[in-house]
Parts: sequence; C-alpha cells; structure tokens
Amino acid sequence: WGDAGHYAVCKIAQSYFEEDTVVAVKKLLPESANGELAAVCSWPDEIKKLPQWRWTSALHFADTPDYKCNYEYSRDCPKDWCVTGAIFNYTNQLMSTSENSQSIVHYNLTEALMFLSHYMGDIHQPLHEGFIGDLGGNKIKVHWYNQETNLHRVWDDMIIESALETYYNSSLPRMIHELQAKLKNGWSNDVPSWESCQLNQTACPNPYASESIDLACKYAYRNATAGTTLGDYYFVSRLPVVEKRLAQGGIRLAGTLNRIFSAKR
Ligand code: DCM
Ligand code: DCM
Ligand code: ZN
Repeated sequence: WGDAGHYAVCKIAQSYFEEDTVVAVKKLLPESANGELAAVCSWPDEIKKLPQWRWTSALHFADTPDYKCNYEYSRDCPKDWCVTGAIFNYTNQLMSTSENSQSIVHYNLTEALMFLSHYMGDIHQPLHEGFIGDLGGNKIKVHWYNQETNLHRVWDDMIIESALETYYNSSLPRMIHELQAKLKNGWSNDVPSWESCQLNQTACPNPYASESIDLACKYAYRNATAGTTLGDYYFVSRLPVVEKRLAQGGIRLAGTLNRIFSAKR
C-alpha cells in the first residue's frame, strides 16, 4: 500500500489494542510519532531505498510463481526472506526481550514495531503476493482513467485515492471511519476469526498471503492485461476488496500485537 493504506491499517489496529498493547506501543514509539502508531507505519517505505536499508526492500512482498494462484512458505519465502518471514521475525524479536531478561542481542524494538506494522499492511495487498514474472503487477502498464501507471500502483494507491475523491470528500479520516463502521456492522461476525491465530501461534501470516494471491488472481489481474484502460467498472468492483483487506490488515495487526504484549505481562 501507499501512505494512505498504511495509515488506515494502523489507525484501525489502534482502536482494537488491549490495554497492555496501548502501554507497550506508547513506550516503543519514536518521539516523531506523537503517540500515534499510524504516524510511523510508512517509515519502512521511506527508508528502503537508502543504502543502509536496501536489505529490507525485498521484505515488503512474497512473489508467487506465474499463473499458479497459490502461495507456499517454503517455495515463495526462501530463507525466510519475504514479507511472511519478516512478520515471523519481527514478532519473534518483540516477544524475545522481556523487562527482566538480559538478552545479549539487543534488537531495536522500535524498528521492529514499525516494520511489523508496515509488513502486516503489505501482506494484505493482493499484488504483494503477485506473480514473480511481472513483479507483482509492477511491469503491467495500464491506464487508470486517463493516467499512465502500472497495475501494482493501481492497488497500492489509485483505488484508494479515487475512493477518497468520489465518496469521502478527499478525507482519509472519513474513509477510515466508514471502515470502522463496517467492522461493527457487516463484518462484525468475521472479526473474531480475523483476529485469531491457530493454536498457540503469536503470528500467522501464511494464510494472509494465500488469501492475497487468490484475490490477486480473481480481482487484480482479471481484465487488467498490459495496455488496458481501467475505469469505473474496475474501480467499483475492486474497491470492496481493497476496503476489506485494509480492515483485515488492521484487525490482524491488533490481534498480533495484543498476543505479543499480553504474553509479556
Ligand atoms: N513489489 C512487489 N513485488 C516485487 C517488487 C516490488 O510487490 N517483485 C512492490 C513493492 C512496492 C512496489 O511494488 O510496494 C514498488 O516497488 P519498488 O518500490 O521496489 O519500485
Ligand atoms: N515459520 C518460521 N518462523 C516461525 C514460525 C514459522 O519461519 N517463527 C515458518 C516455517 C514453516 C512455516 O512458517 O515453513 C509454517 O508456518 P505455519 O505453521 O503458520 O503454517
Ligand atoms: Zn511496503
């Protein structure tokens, strides 16, 4: 996602934090966040092109084999070097140091929190598990209305931007408010299953990656070959997918952080 998507995921997550999580996150946030996780959730995108952070740039996605439309950890996350592996890794880092343990390795837990929060958003963007051959849609040039772009950017930014202009008077807080309302109404029965992980797991990103490539095949790639002009029909039919993925990302980030910080109580 672009900045707006990451902000929405983290803002939604914040409203589902348990008390232990509120306290722990507040302690870990940098000054610049002003007490708001959402303010720093795009930080991994801001730094990924800098030489000293170049190693993190492959951790934003997990490309999958062309046209397979499925995801497997061992195949698509070699040496744990992908978004799923990164979510496991930063979860483990945040779990590993408790207040009375004197760990020899001192992870930077502020960075760990910001990476985990960002990558939990990215794994929910369907094209972050897109085909390796087109780099998750980056190589597929399309028009978004009359604007030249690529399919990956349509899903990272354009659908959200058009929704803001068309339905929310260009106000991101209004869009987030609408997603929060849907979480309390239409999606309320789904939230417990979104929030939970299988048996005693703290983080469970593998199913999220599988869902993403399934959605990429059914919605993102469909009727969006190179040179296509995507407009009203594509926008109206794909926006519900984007909205649900932002909401799921927020709920699952909250669930994961709640499990991490309640275990450390
Ligand atoms: N991306 C992806 N799969 C790739 C390469 C990139 O999903 N194989 C994502 C990461 C960014 C976006 O596409 O969100 C643009 O990539 P970059 O910033 O590296 O140009
Ligand atoms: N995995 C990992 N690190 C962890 C937990 C799991 O690398 N802390 C990887 C190893 C397995 C896969 O995830 O290949 C299994 O995950 P799951 O049980 O969530 O399907
Ligand atoms: Zn990213």
